Amino acid sequence: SGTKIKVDLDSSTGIAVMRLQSPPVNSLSLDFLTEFAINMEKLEMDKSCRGLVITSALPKIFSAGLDILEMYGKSPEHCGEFWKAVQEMWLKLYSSNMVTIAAVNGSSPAGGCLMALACDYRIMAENPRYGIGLNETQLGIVAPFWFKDTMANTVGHRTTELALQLGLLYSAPDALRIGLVDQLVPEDQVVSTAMETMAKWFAIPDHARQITKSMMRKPTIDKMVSNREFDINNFVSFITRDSIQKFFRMYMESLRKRKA
Ligand code: CO8
Repeated sequence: SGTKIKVDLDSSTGIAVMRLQSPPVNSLSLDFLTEFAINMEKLEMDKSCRGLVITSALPKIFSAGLDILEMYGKSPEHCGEFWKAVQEMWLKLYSSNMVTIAAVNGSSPAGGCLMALACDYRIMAENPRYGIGLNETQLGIVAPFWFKDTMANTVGHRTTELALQLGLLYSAPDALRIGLVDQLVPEDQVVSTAMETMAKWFAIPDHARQITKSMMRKPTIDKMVSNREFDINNFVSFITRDSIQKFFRMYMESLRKRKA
């Protein structure tokens, strides 16, 4: 198994804790996403696992979203393969039979936010410096329809319309206010609160909860699955444009300069 994600399953409690540990920022690279899919498949098949907590092993960052280096200077074939892996991450998480709780202990822009949104419940560290949101438009790119649907299913149409057009990155308190996260707790209590919350979800018979979850999410999942090829082609043709590639180069440079 890989090294970007560490999974600890406690068979006595039925809870697996998945720790994202891909420095510096837990960006969703192809390797990361492949490891994620393998881990999800294993846990999903393991009858002793009923719940999954996802958190970051890195300080201050849950996940920086998609790895920009997978979309910059890469062949259309590579971009297509990468996007398929992004789709797969969302599909596995959004349709999981497990109770999934995101323990968001740091910033979580764009694809990082999508990962949290695909869970059943989100607990975030109360630090106002941590940002979460689908801020794609700020990068001159467009969150695909299933990102948008997942957000709208969580916070409603109007809030999503504002958030997506303006590319808003919400501070933890603002994220709670709009319902993008469900609960804020002190940073050192994010994972322990997730474990306590799990007990409440485990009190519900699995089959009833799973059927209900599927009823709520199936239309969104079906829509993505039936448009999967279109979505890949759309991504590849957009991301390989000269103007977008040029923007990514400048963006990576600006991230670097900010630090210097
Ligand atoms: N991909 C690759 N590398 C990254 C990324 C990323 N997403 N984010 C940061 N890095 C790199 C930085 O370049 C830097 O590298 P280096 O050390 O070589 O200079 C290193 O990680 C550390 O970054 P910072 O110094 O910026 O670390 P900070 O702790 O100061 O800040 C943040 C962390 C807040 C995560 C900050 O790095 C940031 O804002 N990163 C950008 C995040 C971002 O914009 N992600 C969006 C990616 S797009 C996406 O997820 C959805 C796209 C949907 C596509 C639809 C198209 C059709």
